[in-house]
Amino acid sequence: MNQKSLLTLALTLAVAASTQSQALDTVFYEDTTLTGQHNLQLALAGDDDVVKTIAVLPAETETANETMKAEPKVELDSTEVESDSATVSGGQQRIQGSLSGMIFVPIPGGSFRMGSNNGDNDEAPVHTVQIDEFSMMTTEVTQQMWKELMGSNSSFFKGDDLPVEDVSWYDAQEFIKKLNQRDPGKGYRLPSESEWEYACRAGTITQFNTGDGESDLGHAGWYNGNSDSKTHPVGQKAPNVWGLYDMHGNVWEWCEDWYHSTYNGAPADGRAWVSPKGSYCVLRGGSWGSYPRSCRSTIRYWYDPRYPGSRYGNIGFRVAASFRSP
Ligand SMILES: [Ca+2]
Repeated sequence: MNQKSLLTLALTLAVAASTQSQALDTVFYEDTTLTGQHNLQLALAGDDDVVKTIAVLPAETETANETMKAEPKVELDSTEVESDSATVSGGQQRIQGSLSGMIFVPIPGGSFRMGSNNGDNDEAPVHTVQIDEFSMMTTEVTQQMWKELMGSNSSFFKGDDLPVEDVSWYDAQEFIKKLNQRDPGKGYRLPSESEWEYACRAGTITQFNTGDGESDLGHAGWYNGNSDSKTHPVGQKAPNVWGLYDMHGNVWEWCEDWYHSTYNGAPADGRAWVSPKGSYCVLRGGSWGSYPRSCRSTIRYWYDPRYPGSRYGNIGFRVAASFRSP
């Protein structure tokens, strides 16, 4: 017996201030194991949860229609988004940095389990880390930003919207030093390795912040299966729920930490692991040239901080900041 059942969820968002409703999303499952009783729970801010049991009979289609109400979201005209911060659709604050296209989002504080028991030896032991709220760039630093601040561009692949690459860890620190001089008081810095993984995961425990499969990675980033062996303009793939793009792939990203070959003795409070010093600094997230496995949220890589990468244009960075949401 290989009978197939279909469970289709049609989610409709009804805006409270009007009678209009809008199809929000449709979740579609096709599986041979769906026959039987299913508990459906829908949650939406501003409304009570919907809890319902659906019985799916063999070879039959069952459709559940539920309507939930929520307060309308506020959208601002682009002309209003000129102040330091603004609330955009979805409620997420976006904070303008001092270079064109440089946008930060607040990363809420919390704790998470860092590392993986199914990855490389250096991803263990899995341990709990407490992270204070901080801010992170939504994208990798672009060549336009680099040129605007540094007046140069040594990237292998050329393009204003492409991530800057072939930058050493010390080059990244020089960029950040100049950024702090230009826009003092913001505490610009590289993310710590634990902050980076926490921000990448955004609460997920899957291999990628979009799921476990290669197709999930393909939604989130540029890797060797879809990149055509080059970098791509930042921000084209799906962001994670905190608004961060290209945490998987495109270019590897420098972190503040010196590389240590296991997590034994790692800070548990979100600080960078800077003592004892090592020979290499940490890179995260994989690149356009990486196999899917090397784009996982927990993958760790290391490189000599003095050298600007392999001259293949696969090492860049993004900036974190100490400022919090206003
Ligand atoms: Ca990246």
